[in-house]
Amino acid sequence: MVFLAVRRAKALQITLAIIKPDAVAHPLISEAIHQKILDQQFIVVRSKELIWRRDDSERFYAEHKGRFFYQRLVEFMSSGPMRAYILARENAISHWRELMGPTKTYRARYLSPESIRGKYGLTDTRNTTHGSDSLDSAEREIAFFFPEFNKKCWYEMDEPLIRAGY
Ligand code: IDP
Repeated sequence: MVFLAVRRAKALQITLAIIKPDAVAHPLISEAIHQKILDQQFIVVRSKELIWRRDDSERFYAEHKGRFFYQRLVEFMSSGPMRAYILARENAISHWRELMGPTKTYRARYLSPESIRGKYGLTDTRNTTHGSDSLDSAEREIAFFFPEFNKKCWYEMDEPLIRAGY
């Protein structure tokens, strides 16, 4: 008897990435980060530039309320334009986080000098980029930035075509 092992190709994963206001303020830096996204074979599913009101920033970072950097973070994230992306790739969540490098800039500079934060991070707060850290947070954060994005529809209609190379 012959068994044929049919392996279903894994669906592309999606994540939410942000180029934060410190990096958007410097066009060459935000362009370099954007180029890195393309070089790493991410598919840009959606992207937009936006400015948060303070309460958007407070809602997004509610889990950090009460921490010593919370006010600084909330002010910074609503201080100017940022660029938000839905990115697709295999292992998009972990791959983007690895490219960003450690949260704290001094750690990024020493431990991961080629990472985005290692190269361009200014301080622990002004650290250039954000990336979802789990499937749940990706879902929540994509809905926060792109409420009109229909994930089910994308996975049914677009994702199989992209993966097949159409
Ligand atoms: P992440 O952005 O790497 O996921 P989180 O711990 O979720 O890290 O923190 C959210 C954001 O809060 C960071 O990206 C950074 O901007 C800011 N932040 C985190 N820890 C510190 C800190 O110790 N000092 C100042 N800002 C911080």
